[in-house]
Amino acid sequence: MTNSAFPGLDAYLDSESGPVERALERAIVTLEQCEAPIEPEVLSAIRHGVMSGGKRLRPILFASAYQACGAEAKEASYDLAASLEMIHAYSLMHDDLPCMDDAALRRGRATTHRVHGEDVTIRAGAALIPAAALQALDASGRLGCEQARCLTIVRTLMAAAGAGGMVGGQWVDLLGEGLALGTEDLDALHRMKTGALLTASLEMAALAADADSDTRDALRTYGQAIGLAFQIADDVLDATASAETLGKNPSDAVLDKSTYVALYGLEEALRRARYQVDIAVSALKAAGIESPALVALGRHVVERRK
Ligand code: GRG
Repeated sequence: MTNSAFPGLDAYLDSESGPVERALERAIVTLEQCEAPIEPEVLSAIRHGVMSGGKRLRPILFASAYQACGAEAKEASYDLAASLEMIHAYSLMHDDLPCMDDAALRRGRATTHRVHGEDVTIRAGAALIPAAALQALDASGRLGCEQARCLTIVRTLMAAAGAGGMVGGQWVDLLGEGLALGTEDLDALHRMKTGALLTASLEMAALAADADSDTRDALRTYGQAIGLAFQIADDVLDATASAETLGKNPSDAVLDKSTYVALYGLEEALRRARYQVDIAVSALKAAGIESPALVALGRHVVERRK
């Protein structure tokens, strides 16, 4: 498996974010043209929550893994990638609600509920979940996946988003506020809350590209390791970066959350994050996956500034 000349991470992110943004725009137009019309204010809230910048890490990981498996990027592959971002966007919209993290700022602007209201934001976020499942099913079919594989792809996305993944992790996170969680509990929480969807990005790509089981296993290992690295880096950024840089208000201390920084201190937390990236990169290498993009994205997960 090879990857053609890598242009460097910044140029690569620029080149991949265009097709991702266009796929998200198509997804929103699909919702706007839905047979049973969605209320205009709900559509505006969906647009606010989805088309609001963001690093687009999950769909870009998907696109990179898909191409690392030897498949050719096309409109439908970005539509499948976008289904991950739709789940991610809904989770941020709901995470910011007063009953959860009660945040005013996200991606450098007012959170969706501060602009559109809580009731509308709840409906907008909820509408994105089945929309993402339908989008994943449709895009997998357009990529030529047979029915069983289409269903496995959708199952992978929904399982990662669900009670055994992101929703479950969020629940444990909310219950854990004010408690001092140890390493094992914190790892378990974040493998669900953050890691599950990041890992699904890689697994869905392997499935869509019909990769062999060694490649799939390696991409899953890569996803799990960078998922943990991502969260450690997130804790470091929350403790060290400004709201202006992050586009959101640092909140771990305010919400009395357990963090890797509290457990290990900044330096050791970063060392552990980098170690996870090494695990991720080694898994690629051992499986013969030659992808400068995935290697660079893995390192970026820890070295990013926001
Ligand atoms: C009902 C319990 C319950 C849950 C509903 C709200 C929710 C589902 C889940 C929240 C999951 C969550 C907030 C995970 C955080 C993941 C995370 C670190 C987000 C930040 O991701 P980035 O940095 O953000 O990729 P951008 O803005 O770049 O996309």
